Amino acid sequence: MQSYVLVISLLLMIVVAAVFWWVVGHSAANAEHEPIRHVEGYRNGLFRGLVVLGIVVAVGTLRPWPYGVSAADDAVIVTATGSQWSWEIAPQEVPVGRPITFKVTGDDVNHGFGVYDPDGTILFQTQAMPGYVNQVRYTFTKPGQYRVLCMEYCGLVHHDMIDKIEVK
Ligand SMILES: [Cu+2]
Repeated sequence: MQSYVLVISLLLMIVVAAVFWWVVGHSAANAEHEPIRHVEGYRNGLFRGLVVLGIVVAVGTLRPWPYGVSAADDAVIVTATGSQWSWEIAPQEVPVGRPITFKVTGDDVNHGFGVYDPDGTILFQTQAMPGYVNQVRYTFTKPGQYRVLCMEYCGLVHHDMIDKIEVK
């Protein structure tokens, strides 16, 4: 689906660029308004510089996107179900360097599925909701023991809703 959207977007961009090209080619010669004639060179240089900067920034920042989509086929599936007050996660051991698709749901009330690295920094989170399956895709880059904490107050023993994922 995403590749169709990409192809359609590219075709439409080519059409828009062709229209602009045609309009520029068929417009009358530039006749600058007298009061701004002295800044014409500066303005043209600024415009060209901004175009180059925009291309460099777009190429530099957008190339890795959309990440994970092409790797979806060999993703490991992990199911996680939150209930008062524990997690049921299967499998709890996952490989390092392979995309993992977490399918997260809740059994009773809303919970928050938050995954923390061994240093205690949160990596990602999603809601664990009864009747819904939320998906998160993540690739662990380092082995270790990662902690799963509930991120939404779900009752008396919410603070103890802790589990782990082994990345090997
Ligand atoms: Cu909770």
